[in-house]
Amino acid sequence: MARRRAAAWAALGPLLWGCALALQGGMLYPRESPSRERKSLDGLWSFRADFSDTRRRGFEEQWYRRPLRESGPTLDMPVPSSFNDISQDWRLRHFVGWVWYEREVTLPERWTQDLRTRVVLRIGSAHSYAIVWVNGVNTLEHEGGYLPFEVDISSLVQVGPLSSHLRVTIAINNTLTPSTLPPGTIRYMTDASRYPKGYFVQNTDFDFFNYAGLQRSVLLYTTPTTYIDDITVTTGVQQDSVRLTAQTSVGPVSDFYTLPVGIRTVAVTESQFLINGKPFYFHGVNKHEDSDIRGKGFDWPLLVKDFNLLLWLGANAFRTSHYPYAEEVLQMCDRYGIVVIDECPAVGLVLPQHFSNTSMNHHMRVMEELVRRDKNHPAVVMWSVANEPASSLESAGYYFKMVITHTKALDPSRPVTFVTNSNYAADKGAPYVDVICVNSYYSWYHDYGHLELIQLQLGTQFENWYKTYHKPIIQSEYGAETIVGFHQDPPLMFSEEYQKALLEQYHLGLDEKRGKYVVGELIWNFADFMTNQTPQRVLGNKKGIFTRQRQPKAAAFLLRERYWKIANETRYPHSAAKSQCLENSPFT
Ligand code: BDP
Repeated sequence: MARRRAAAWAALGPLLWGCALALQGGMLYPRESPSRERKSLDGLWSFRADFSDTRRRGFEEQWYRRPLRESGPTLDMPVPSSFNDISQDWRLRHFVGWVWYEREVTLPERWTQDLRTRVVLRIGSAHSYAIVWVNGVNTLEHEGGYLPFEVDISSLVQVGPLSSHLRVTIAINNTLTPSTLPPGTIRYMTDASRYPKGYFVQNTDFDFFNYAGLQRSVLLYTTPTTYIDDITVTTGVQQDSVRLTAQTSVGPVSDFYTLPVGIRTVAVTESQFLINGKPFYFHGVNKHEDSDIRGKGFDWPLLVKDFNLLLWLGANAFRTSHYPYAEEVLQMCDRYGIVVIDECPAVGLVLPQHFSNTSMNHHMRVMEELVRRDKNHPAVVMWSVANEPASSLESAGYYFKMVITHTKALDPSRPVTFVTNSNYAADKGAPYVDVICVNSYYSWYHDYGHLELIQLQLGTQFENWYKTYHKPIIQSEYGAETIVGFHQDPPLMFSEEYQKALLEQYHLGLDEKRGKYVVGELIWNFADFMTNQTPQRVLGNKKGIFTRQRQPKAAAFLLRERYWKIANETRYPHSAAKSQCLENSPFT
């Protein structure tokens, strides 16, 4: 692994996207180096949900001022994990409001005594609004559940000889409002004959469980006081030679930061998606960060298992439906050469108020945070700014024009899309996307059981979109609910045979247009996942080709055969990001 001093290349010029980025500072993934140390705060935290009627007792009694155990009983809560499925208390599973986390930690003396050391507290994500106190001092607030945030706490820990003890308190609120991403509404039930006083429910318009808490790692890390704040790498390939430009936002410094870098370019024509100048076909999956017990909590064994399954399947891509995944997931994609459509948490934008100026400003801010975090991952080949918004609403046209233009300004090197289920003739946002990503559920949500209609309806869908926009198309979702172990022949809905038969019909329709202008197919879904309870869902969404425990249904074998066939035809199954990947290249 080559290393160079930052000063040697910090002089390359101003930060490329600096003028476009409204956000101050970078969000480099914390890595150990000769000049940086890290200390994980993962493990058991003290935890309490504020069950008071107003949910504000914690603030009224200032729970952050003293150790949490002194203001009442606490639970042991593992971090990272969602808090919902950990305890046997059903009230916690459905809890809406403020929960409190606390962790005490002892710092090494050199962190607190050496004033040339900068100490940073970094939270991988907190769903969805977070307030952070260090030793009782309010240090930071952050809105948005799926992206990291951090604060320099040097001045709080470098205060005297006995300053090595640290108490971190984080209050997190999982309430979703019309202007959060994803949006939601709190509905007060006022019929006193049916509901107790003050009764409320959280309504959402998305199909996954609103898991919450500290779902990714929390850590402390150090840098020198003059440090590399951000790096932006742009790459290019020309006649088999590689061009690589790196730009930093500070310098010269003696800080060491090692950034694995892959080389690839992305371009879109009228009918093709080009990676390194070659036509690329997405044969992959949609995922969720979901597992039993941990909810959306980050978990290495689960991640490695999922990648082994992706490789087994011959998948070359996935979409981070419907929110940004943990940074470690993208690092794995870089390592394995799995291409990513990186989606922001704009899912369930179905009401006119979801397209307000407040929502738009927050949406742009989230895109800034997402691009800032993920811009250097070679695996990321496209940004998705939303999933299935009500894009036929008049206000959606202006909204998506603004959000997409903003994202392109943040990152001119990647195409931008959103995933639609609107009618091609009514969609007001489609004019602004680079690739048409369309979801459809023929013979599932329409014409139940009529598999014989799929090819005709799919063909019409593709032709309509293509003749209107002349842009490449990805079938970004299709699938069927399937209860593992249900068998029925001839196939009936919910059986493994029906899922297989539905996929086969879709594949015939896809093969008609593959090589013309259809540039990808992503099955819904990689694995079964938890949703809200409704009469339509049997312990969650069962459209996975794997169960929630990651065991294959019959359709997984069908898809495996298809993906490897396509991979062999296109020659490089897992190579798009990796083919010219210079892992651990000299970024120090
Ligand atoms: C699509 C949504 C996805 C759902 C899926 C389904 O994008 O989040 O889970 O439908 O109904 O419309 O299974």
